Amino acid sequence: MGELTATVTIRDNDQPVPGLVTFESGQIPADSGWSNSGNKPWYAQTDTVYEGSYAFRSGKITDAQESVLVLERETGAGTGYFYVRASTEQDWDALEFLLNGRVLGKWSGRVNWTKFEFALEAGNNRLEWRYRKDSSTFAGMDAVFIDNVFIPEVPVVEPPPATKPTLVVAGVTAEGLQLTVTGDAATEYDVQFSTDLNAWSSLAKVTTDDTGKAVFTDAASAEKLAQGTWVEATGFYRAVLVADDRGE
Ligand SMILES: [Ca+2]
Ligand SMILES: [Ca+2]
Repeated sequence: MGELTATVTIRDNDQPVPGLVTFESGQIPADSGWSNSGNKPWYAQTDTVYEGSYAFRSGKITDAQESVLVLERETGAGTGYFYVRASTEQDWDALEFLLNGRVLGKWSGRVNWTKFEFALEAGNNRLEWRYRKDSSTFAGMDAVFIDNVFIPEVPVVEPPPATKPTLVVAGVTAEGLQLTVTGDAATEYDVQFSTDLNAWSSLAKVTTDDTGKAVFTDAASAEKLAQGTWVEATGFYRAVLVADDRGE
């Protein structure tokens, strides 16, 4: 008996590629930048699709009319694409694809599913799929279709997470306990003291250097250290990020 192997690819339509519009919801998502103009709106249908169950089809217009699907929104930079199919009167009835008012592609007559790619610059972009008919005659399905529209998304820039400050006793000097605060570079921290880990009092504000370090000497501890009572008067230190309230 030979061995049987199989490769199974599972495609989760609920989690599509970011920036990819598959039309599988069967409608234009609200507040997504998609809209319709012209005489009849484009719509989702299941008869002619590139992938999945739905593709978008131009509106059922008649002679000398147009059906225009618009996507206007902020995008990232990169290569966008979509799949297009046409079944129209050759040359006289055609789909034009426009980016910011400039025609980048035109399809007419019988065109099977074709991938069309285009370059996008970051910023606000207006994409239009315009099916326009001349004054007479139709052919084929008298329609154009698009599916799997990919538009590069605006990259999400996340601020670097704030480093949790750490505080260690670096040494004991005649001036008192020497503490080292380690956190983000050039950041202000509040060094606090407590005897019960409940009530905290501020000792000093320190600002870390370019390497994220700051040294603080607790002068108040010197006396206790000198008296040898430190063990009885056990205390706790902590460093707290000073809230940045400049952005109010
Ligand atoms: Ca689809
Ligand atoms: Ca025509």
